[in-house]
Amino acid sequence: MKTVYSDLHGLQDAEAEFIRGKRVPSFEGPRRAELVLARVKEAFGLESVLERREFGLQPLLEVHDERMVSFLSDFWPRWSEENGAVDAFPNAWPPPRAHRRQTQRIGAELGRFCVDMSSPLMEGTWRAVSAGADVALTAQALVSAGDRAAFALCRPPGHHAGRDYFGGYCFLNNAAIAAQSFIDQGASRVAVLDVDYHHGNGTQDIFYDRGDVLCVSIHADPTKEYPYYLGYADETGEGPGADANCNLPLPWGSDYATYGEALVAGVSRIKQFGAEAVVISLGVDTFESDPISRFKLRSDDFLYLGKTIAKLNLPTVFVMEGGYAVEAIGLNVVNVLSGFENA
Ligand code: SP5
Ligand code: ZN
Repeated sequence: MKTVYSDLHGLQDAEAEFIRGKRVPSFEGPRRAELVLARVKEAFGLESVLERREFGLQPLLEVHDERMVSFLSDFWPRWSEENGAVDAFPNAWPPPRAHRRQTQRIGAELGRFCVDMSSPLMEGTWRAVSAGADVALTAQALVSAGDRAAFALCRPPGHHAGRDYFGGYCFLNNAAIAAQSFIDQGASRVAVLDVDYHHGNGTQDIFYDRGDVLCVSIHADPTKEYPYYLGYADETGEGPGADANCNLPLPWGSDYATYGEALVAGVSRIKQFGAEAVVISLGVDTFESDPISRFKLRSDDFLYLGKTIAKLNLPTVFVMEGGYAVEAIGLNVVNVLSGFENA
């Protein structure tokens, strides 16, 4: 399987995030992707890694609000002129029932689009995240040209970014952009299977009222875990998207015995739906030693995860999402991909 990678991800390099009132070193950083890349090269060979192609803005605008995309691309000059070269966190948000009006202050604009305190904008954010979207699109193009599967080594991750908001370390929804691209190329049904520890709220948001993209997410119980406000089993889609959203929340402490059952259920949902292609939101923060998560998957379990995904027998784009146990992130990702390939 080929891997698509761009070193521009390194331009998103947050010093800190805020957790429970404390400013702590960011769990999401460039080393994550570097370590995955190193393992991928060991496992699949140097020649399996390709640079991204550039696809421009149009594919982003198919799933994201134009106002958010321009906000992200134009943000830094305005912010740094007012505040200097300091990583940008919001300090005000539109309350419920406010109208999210456009304001004249860059900080207030930030609060319109940014939903949490873990996803600072900096000078290189736009270049990093637009390169990340191109990485996903390049992998999708390989699969659409006939490769059975491809791995988009995206960083920062994407699945918490919604149509018009960003957060959870995510800015552009790389998996949604790849899924939409299958649709734009003529597929009538596509599935996104999100195996990151956290609910893929952004992906759900983007496709919630659409019947052509089934979203299935297996994740920690949102009553206890980020993103808290979305990811419940009763969220099944609306309008033309009724019954095209499937959340499989699991309790803290779940091991592969529990996880594997949800995975089999998710996979059979995708088969039933009749998807012609699948995009995997591949987070490995379900790992037992992940520093911010509470599932108990072991490194070998990721082999079975890959093997089960292969049973779908569909063109498959893997898109990198979370995973913060950096010493094991490369092994865990490569295990998913090898489990898939050797199935
Ligand atoms: C893509 C992705 O995995 N995003 C995750 C964003 C999670 N942000 C909230 C983190 C809350 C951590 N709470 C537990 C801290 C344990 N020290
Ligand atoms: Zn996650």
